[in-house]
Amino acid sequence: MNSLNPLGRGVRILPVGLVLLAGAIAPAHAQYEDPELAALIAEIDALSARFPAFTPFPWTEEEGQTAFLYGDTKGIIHHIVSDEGRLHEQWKSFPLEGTVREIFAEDLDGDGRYEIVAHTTGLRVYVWETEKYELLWESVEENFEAIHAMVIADVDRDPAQEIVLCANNKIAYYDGIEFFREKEGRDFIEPTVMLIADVDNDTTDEIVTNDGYVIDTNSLSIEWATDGFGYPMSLFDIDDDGVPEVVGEMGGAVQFWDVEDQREIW
Ligand SMILES: [Ca+2]
Ligand SMILES: [Ca+2]
Ligand SMILES: [Ca+2]
Ligand SMILES: [Ca+2]
Repeated sequence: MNSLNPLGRGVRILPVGLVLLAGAIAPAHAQYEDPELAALIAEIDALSARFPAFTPFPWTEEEGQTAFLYGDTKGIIHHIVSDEGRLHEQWKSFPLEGTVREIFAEDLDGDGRYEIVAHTTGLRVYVWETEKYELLWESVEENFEAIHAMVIADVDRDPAQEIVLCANNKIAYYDGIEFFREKEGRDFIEPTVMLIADVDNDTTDEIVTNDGYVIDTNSLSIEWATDGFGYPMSLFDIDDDGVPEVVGEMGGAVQFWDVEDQREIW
């Protein structure tokens, strides 16, 4: 199934701070004591790992609820809430330009409310807030010829998260509040998946692209390159030294790279 869709969701690795933030603004963890709810949450996580147009929405009005987002074949995003085992639609979008290729629920501006971020086969990026579901951005001015991959992370000095895109074969990031293009790289790359982490232990995060590039988040220049990390691609600290290794599949085999030592290790 994954081979039909070049965008792997399982590769998204949240910075630790984000995970903590998500925990802090979610309702009390009493919900996990309910085995049915815990099973549903596990199912939602599994689906989101497999389907890029499906993601958990990690905030609900009430304890005992859980929620997710998905994009349908008509290009409509649905926000579904499970309340005591019953699913209801809390919101749906207007039909987008194209269908959703990847969807994210992230608190871009750090106000404790999640935003919905998606990009589509129609080469548009959309952002909604989720109090009144007002559309905050539709990237009509950008004229993308291709959007290869997207990831959300705080990659610069302002506290907001950025929308990191590989579009038109270049890495760029967009301000998470005003949505202007803050920075664009010069190098030609063609990933289907990106992830962001400090993979070389220099305290600055890198952007890792599955076509084999490790890119500095400050300068957006390539720090190291190899033939490719493969697909799917993820991170795993296989030697337990606190620095994640890049793990990817190439020709059916799983390979591990230590980016700090710039070599394949397993
Ligand atoms: Ca927010
Ligand atoms: Ca930032
Ligand atoms: Ca680093
Ligand atoms: Ca390691």
